[in-house]
Amino acid sequence: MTTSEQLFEKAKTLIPGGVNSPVRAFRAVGGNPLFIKSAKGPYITDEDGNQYIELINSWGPMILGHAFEPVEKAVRDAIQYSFSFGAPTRKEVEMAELITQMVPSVEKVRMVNSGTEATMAAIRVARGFTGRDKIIKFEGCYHGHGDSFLIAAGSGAVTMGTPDSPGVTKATAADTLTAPYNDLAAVEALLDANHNQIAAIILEPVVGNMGCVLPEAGFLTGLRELCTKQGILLIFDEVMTGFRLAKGGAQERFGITPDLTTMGKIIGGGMPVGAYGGRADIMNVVSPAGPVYQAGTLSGNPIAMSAGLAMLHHLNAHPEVYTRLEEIGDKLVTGFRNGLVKAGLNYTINHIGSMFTLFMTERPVTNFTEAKSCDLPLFGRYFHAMLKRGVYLAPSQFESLFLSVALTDDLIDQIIRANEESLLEIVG
Ligand code: HOZ
Repeated sequence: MTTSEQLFEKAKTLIPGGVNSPVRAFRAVGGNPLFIKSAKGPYITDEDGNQYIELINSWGPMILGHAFEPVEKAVRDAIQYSFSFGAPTRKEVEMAELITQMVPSVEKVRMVNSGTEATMAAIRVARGFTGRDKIIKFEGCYHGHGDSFLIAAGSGAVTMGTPDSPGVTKATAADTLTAPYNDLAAVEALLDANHNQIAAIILEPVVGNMGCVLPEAGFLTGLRELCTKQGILLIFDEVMTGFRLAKGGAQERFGITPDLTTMGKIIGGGMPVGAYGGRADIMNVVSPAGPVYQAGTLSGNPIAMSAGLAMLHHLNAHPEVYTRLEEIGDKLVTGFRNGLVKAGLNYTINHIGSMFTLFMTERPVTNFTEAKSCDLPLFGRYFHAMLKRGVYLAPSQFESLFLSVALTDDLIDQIIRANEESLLEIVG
């Protein structure tokens, strides 16, 4: 038995399913999860000493590679002043200032501890601000594990076969309306049927949680227009796209201004952090400025703020990071497409910047129904073929891959070769 296998056996007796987040369990791809000991730059190393090139990057934030030195140093420097105060700090002010500079739609911002907290708070704020109860989310989008979002949810929820989770009350579910992604007509129909009842429309402006799915031309603009016309708040969940698809996230890349934005781990340099922010008049309803309650002892934690500040300052001062991410994404995806041709396969790759997914289907993937039509057993075989060749992918078809600037041209070539060989292995 490997050390990972031993740890997993023990973990299953102590932790539900042996993992602290379902998608890690490898259930969708078969086999046992690897227990990770360390990571540096583009590599991750497991408890058995196996090293892999990895394309998850902690689900997004490790955009500069693992344990990036300035972030590591910022954490070491901060630790000497203690770990948590539960009181305001200078760093929170610096963080708020930097976020509002980099993401101009965010005029005021509140720090929390995870993307889940950020999305839960954002819809409470939208309800408090508009005085309306219902929200619209899109099938296959995942906004963390808050009750209101576990309706037709993507990511681990669909990976585990529970896009509608038991434990969510009928009353809560009734306030979440869903539409297919990229379907403006379906949204208009929901708005007609629920006139003056919708507080917010929330979405991933580029989806990462049903695999990578891009907004079609006119979709985001159409949502913006509908929201403006009907006094509905448009919430962009940029937990994965923020500071990644551009310095100002997907909203900068697509030129759309949401009313509220949710952000995640990247603003903690990979540590447990989230935030929500947006128009000042909306954010002023948040307690103690206004009546909508939201709080947290660890919010704005000084160590996490220090890590996040180091990360964001670097991204802000080095636009070449974004140029390089585009180059890496283009080179890798071109190589993957060539690999498909060599293997005689016509499968779909969705790609934007440093996010992409190879879908095991010949059909285009523009929504949840199409994502779910993929050959999932084949994906499982592909995942293990890649792992055998030293490349660690997200262990589910319903996730995007995330690239970092730590990938050198040689490593990209190595990944492209692994993809070619893996595809030939699974079809051969
Ligand atoms: N798609 C998830 C991150 N938004 C995967 C991570 C997890 O659920 O543990």
